[in-house]
Amino acid sequence: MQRLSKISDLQNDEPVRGFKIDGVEIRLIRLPLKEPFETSFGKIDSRLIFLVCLHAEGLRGWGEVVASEKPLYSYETVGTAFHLIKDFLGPALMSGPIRGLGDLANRLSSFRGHNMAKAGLELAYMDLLAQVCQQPLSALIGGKHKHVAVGVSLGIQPTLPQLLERVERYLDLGYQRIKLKIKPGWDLDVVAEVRRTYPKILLSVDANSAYTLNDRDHLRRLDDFDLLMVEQPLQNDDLLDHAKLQQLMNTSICLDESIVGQRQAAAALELGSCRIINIKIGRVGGYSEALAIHDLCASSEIPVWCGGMLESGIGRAHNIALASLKGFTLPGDISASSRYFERDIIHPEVTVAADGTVVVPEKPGLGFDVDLDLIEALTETREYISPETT
Ligand code: OSB
Ligand code: MG
Repeated sequence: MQRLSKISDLQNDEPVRGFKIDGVEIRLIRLPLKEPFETSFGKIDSRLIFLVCLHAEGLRGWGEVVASEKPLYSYETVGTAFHLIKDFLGPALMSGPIRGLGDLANRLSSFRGHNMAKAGLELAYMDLLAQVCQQPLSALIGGKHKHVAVGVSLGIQPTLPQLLERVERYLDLGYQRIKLKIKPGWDLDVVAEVRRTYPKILLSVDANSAYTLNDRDHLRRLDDFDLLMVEQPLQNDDLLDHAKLQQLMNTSICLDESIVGQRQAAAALELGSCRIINIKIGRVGGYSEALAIHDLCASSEIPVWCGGMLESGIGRAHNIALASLKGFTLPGDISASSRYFERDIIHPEVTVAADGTVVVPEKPGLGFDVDLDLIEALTETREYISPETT
């Protein structure tokens, strides 16, 4: 087995010994959130977590589909991803050995869209490949950082004092950047107050597409608050309006929902739609696209950071591996397990050190042990796709 050290090794298939997939297991488990999470598009108090487990070589590789129950952040849902994996994507992996990430991505690429479903399979495959290669996932993809810097994404709160209490709490815990969710009616006054209280902190805002270009004058007032970025102010599919808005604002626009793959990233950079990109491995379809976007941004000197989707420990472990790549220079939305859940499904749980960093694990594979007993106990729905069932 050759060691993989360069991202390019993953994209051309040669160095990887192929292995046959014995089966794809998909499960839904529900994890209650410690407190509700509210954004401009809605509020949730639990996460229906979609786990993917690839069985091969006597090993299990774990991935997570980051889709939500309702099509609000993306058109994908837990239900659509279940259908896609069960009926199309899972069966596409059953014929012959998989010969690398490129091979896997190719088998899925003829199916249009549904990146979150595809990513679940890519993640599980990469965990498995890292175990087969006896390498940490971060090393397998060419990660450099030993620690990754993290920030926290704070949802819309019932009152401003409740928000200020949370800002203080996470700053005390060491988080390096505070991101405030905003929407019309919960924006300028809130940001002004947080900035007045903490004149020096790294502060950003995320609108999750709550505005239109008609709000340009309103949005320009965000320039008064020395923000690191304003994330996804406008519609998910509107690179052109984002480019117009970026022209009018000093604050850097960061795109999240708009960047569903490397082509959108390239178009956004060419149009000037943003100056920063949030890479979410689930939203872009997995490692193959995430690595390509990372490389593209690195060559264009565009800073990137790792976004989050309130994942379980399994998705979070993949985010940590991704964020270890050199181009991830801004704090990611990777919080401690205890920030979201009473009990996570990995051991050890993800913790954030007092300096606002998370350690990149050095064990082979994901670098965390998956708590199969807990997953088993929490499983609400399960399906097994194998050569026999397809
Ligand atoms: O826009 O970044 C977002 C959570 C769900 C959906 C979209 C977003 C978010 C977050 C949470 O901001 C980040 C986290 O996982 O802590
Ligand atoms: Mg966002």
